[in-house]
Amino acid sequence: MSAADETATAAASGAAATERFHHDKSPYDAVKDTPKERVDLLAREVIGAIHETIRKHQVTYDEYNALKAWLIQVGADGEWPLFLDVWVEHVVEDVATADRKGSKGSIEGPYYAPNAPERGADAELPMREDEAGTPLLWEGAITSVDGTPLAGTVELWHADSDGFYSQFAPGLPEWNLRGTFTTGEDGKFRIRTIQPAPYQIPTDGACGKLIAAAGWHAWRPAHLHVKVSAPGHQQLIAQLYFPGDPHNDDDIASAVKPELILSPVTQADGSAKIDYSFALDPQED
Ligand code: MBD
Ligand code: FE
Repeated sequence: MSAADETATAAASGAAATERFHHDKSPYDAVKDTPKERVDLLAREVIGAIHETIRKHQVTYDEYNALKAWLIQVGADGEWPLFLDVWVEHVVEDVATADRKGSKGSIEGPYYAPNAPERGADAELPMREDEAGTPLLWEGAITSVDGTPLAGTVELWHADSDGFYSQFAPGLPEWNLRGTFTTGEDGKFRIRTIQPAPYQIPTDGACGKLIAAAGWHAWRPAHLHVKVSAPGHQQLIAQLYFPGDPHNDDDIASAVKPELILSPVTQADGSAKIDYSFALDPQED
């Protein structure tokens, strides 16, 4: 079977996301000095919240066993990154960035890949020759909160017009719709890409099973992912959305904020132009 014949499956994208997560340095390193009192507190309260739910709603043995089977399946499908990033990360992001004065951020999600190809300050995002989708021209700048231009990088990644991410779905070039843009002293960048499609999280895995059983929908609105970095400043992770998307108001990942909705202007040639800049908070000391 050639790559192009393969169909995207929850288990394959889950396995890729799980591998990606473990590939970076051990997540345990950053918390190795956490006192046991804090681990005890957090673990006890989370487990206690489960106990409370069981008592409050008189959870049965059949329901407990279904939960057990489902949790095992989340792991088997590699869907812990997906599950956590869709249903938990947005609250962690809120807490982590509450004191910021610069641009609003949003969750990273499971589909980032580091070291995407460098393209300079004014370039096209890596894409196939016949990449489908409405062309999008994005002009902006990186600045500090006081407006000083910053030399830095914008890492951009997004799904294609079918809603698929390279490295997490079969048959796509490795760096399709992933790139790093480096700004000069004026902080400015100019990126050409295509508008991504709304994204439906995989429905054939454990997360899809929960969504179906609960009668939820699986959609995220169309979005662009960015990581914006500059020396001496806090890294900004954000997502940008398009006005009028039916899922801006009910994103399954709860990651839309009004400040993150773009205002595209349609150009004479049918392409869309957006102006969106990033103001970074200073590094905390
Ligand atoms: C995505 O594309 C995404 O951005 C998040 C946060 C979760 C699932 C899929
Ligand atoms: Fe995404």
